[in-house]
Amino acid sequence: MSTDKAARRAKFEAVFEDIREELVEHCKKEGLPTEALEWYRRNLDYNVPGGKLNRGISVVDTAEILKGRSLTEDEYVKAAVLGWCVELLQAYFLVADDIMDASITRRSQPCWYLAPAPAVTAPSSSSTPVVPSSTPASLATENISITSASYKHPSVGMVAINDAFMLGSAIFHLLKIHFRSQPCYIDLVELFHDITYKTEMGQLVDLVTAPEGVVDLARFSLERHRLIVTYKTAYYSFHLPVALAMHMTNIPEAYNVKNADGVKTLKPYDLALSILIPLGEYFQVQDDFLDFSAPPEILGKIGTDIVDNKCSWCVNTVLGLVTPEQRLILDRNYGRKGDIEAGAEGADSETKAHGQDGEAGGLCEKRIKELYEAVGLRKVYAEYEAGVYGRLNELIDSIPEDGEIMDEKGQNVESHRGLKRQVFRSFLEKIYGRSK
Ligand code: DMA
Ligand code: MG
Ligand code: MG
Ligand code: MG
Repeated sequence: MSTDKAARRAKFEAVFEDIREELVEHCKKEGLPTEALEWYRRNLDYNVPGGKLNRGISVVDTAEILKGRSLTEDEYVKAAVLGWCVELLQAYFLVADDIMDASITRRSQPCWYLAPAPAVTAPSSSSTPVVPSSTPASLATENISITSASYKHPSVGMVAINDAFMLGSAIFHLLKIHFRSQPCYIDLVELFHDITYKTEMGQLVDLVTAPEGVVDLARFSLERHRLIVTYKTAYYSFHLPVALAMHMTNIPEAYNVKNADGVKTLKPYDLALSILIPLGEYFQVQDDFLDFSAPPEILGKIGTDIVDNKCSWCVNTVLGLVTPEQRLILDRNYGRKGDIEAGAEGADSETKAHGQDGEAGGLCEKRIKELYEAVGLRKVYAEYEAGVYGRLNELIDSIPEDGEIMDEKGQNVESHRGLKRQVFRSFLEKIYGRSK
C-alpha cells in the first residue's frame, strides 16, 4: 500500500473510534448494563472496521473529487461518518450473510456467529458445546479445521442476529446526530432505507435460487446472476457511497451543461447509477471468481459457493462451456457437501461443508473445482476482466466534463461543479485486478 493510501486509511479509521464511543455512550444513556455495553462494543469492533474499507473511503474520496479540493475538517468528519455508515450497513449484511451461507471465516477470523462470546458472560463448564445448538447442523462439527482455539469457548451464536440488527440501526442514529439539521438529511435517510431494501431483495433471490438440497442447474442463468448481483451487491457497494457523497455536496437532481454542442440537461444521479451498476456487477463477478480461485489465507474467507449451490458467475459461465459428460459431473457434484461417490447423496445434511474426512473441501467440491480448471475458467475470467475494464472506461469517458454548468435559467452555478469522471475512475482503479 502506498504511504498516501495508508495515511488516508488511518485518518478514516481514526473517525471510527469516535463513532463507536458515540454509539456505546448512547446505549449507556439509555441505561443498558455493562455487559450489554461491552457486548455491543465488541460487536462493533469485530464486525465494522476490519475489511478493505473501499466502500467507506469512497464516500470521502468522492466528496473530495466533487468539491475539487481538500475537505475542511468539518466536511471530512461528515463524509467519514457517511463512509462508516456504509461500512455499518456492510457489517449488518455480512453478519447475517455468513449465518445464511454457513460460512466459517470472514476477514481472516471466525464469522461473528462462530466467534467466542465476549468475556462478559460467565465462564462455562467444560460441558459447554463447541458451537451452540442453534448453529446450523452442517457447522456443528469437530471437522471445522480453522486453527483458532475460539471454538473451545461458547460462541456468540444466534445473538448475532440481533447484533446484525443493531449494526443496521446504528446507521440511523448516526445520521440523526450528524445530519439532522442539514438539507440533505431526508435524502440520506431515504437512500439508506431504499438501498437496504434493495439489498435484501437481492439476498432473497440469491437464497431462493440456491435452495439447500435441491440442485437444479437449469434454474441458473447469467441473466438471473445479473439480477442477483445488481440487487445484493451493486446498489449498496457502489451506488450508495457515490450517491451519499453527491447529496452531501449538494449535487442537484438535474443541471444543464453548456458546451460547443449547445445546452444539455444532465441527470447526474441517473448517470452515476448507469455506470455504478455495471461496476458493481463486475465487483461481484470478481467475488464469485475469487470464491473459487483465491487461497483463503489471501482472501480472508473460505469460499462456500459450490457447496452452497450458489448461482455464481463461475457455474453459469462453465454451464456454457461443458460437454455433455462434463455436464453430468456438474449435475452430480454441484451444491453437495460431501462425497456423492461414497454414498453421501442422501446424507447431505450429515456430511459436512468441510468434508467428512477433514480435508479442506468435500470431494464433490473438489471435482467441481477440477472441472472449472479443465474448461479453462481462469482464462475466461481473465478475458472477461480485460473486456469489462475497457467497457467501463468507455462508459466513464462518455460523462460530459467540458463546458459550463448552468441552472435552468442559464445562470452559472456556483454551488457545485457537477459530476466528474474521476469519481468512477477512482472506484474502478480500487477494484481492477484485485486478488482479495
Ligand atoms: C454478499 O454476497 C452480499 C451481501 C449483501 C453480503 P456473498 O455471499 O457472495 O458474499 P461473501 O462472498 O462475502 O460471503
Ligand atoms: Mg456469503
Ligand atoms: Mg451470500
Ligand atoms: Mg461470495
